[in-house]
Amino acid sequence: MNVLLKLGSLNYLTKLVVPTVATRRMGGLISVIATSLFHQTDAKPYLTSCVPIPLPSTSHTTLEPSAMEDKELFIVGDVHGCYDEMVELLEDAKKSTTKKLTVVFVGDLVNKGPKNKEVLDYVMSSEAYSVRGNHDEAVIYQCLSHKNDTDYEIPARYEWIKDLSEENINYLQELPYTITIPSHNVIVVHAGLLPGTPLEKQKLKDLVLMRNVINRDHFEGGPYATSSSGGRPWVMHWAGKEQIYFGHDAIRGLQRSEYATGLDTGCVYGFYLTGAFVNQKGEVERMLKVKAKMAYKQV
Ligand SMILES: [Mn+2]
Repeated sequence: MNVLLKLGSLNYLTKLVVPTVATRRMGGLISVIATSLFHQTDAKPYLTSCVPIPLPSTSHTTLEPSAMEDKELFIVGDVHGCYDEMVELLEDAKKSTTKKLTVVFVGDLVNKGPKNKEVLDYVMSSEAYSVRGNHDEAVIYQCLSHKNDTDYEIPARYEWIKDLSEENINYLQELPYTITIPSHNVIVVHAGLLPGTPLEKQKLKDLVLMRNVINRDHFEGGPYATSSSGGRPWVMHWAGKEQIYFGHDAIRGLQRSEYATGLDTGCVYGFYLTGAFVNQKGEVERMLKVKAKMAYKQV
């Protein structure tokens, strides 16, 4: 475990497997390589043994402009198994426009909340997109630990994963870390992006976990590094040119800076599920929110 974590912290595996623009053209070949390697997320408490989390076949995907023609882009915050609120929000969104919606979720579709499988089944049967969140990864980890070792004790709060189908688990595994939407100047990511670093050089674990950054000495590869204690919200340093939509930060709630919008408004904690209609400049046109039916989890 220690060896794997050290490799992870050096970003060794990440550098090997993240497709660059050039290598992405190789398509199938890169997919094979990517799925045969693994991303050891982090030393978070939920990752207590040594089952590596498989990478999706493509870590960074793009919604081509042709797929977005005549569509309205609606980006939704962290659902965390809040199925009823998600359905209500999507119904409200559909009613409020005459165009067909393209729905993109910012990840953490599941875990903590009441109806995780229902959320997955709904999203899988719709034409919606989602990126991968840290809780989606935690669920993949628990499923694989359970599958690989019949003696593995699933923590009580993950008992619900026993109801997931093979298709549900595969769907989670295939969620990309980022979705780029060039027609709208938008990148969707679960947690954030390190300012000044190209997408293909971002650390995968930052994409699902980061909240803050610190200035770092340029001899150490600065100017920015993620920080688990101290530092400032990464959005304060993100200077475009893309508009970033993200979640993962229910404590800060709705965040809006010139080039970034945080949509995790803590539905699972009893607050709101929020969605944003986004125009072709990447700006928020208007927001919709649905009040949580109850607090499913204490903050
Ligand atoms: Mn999260």
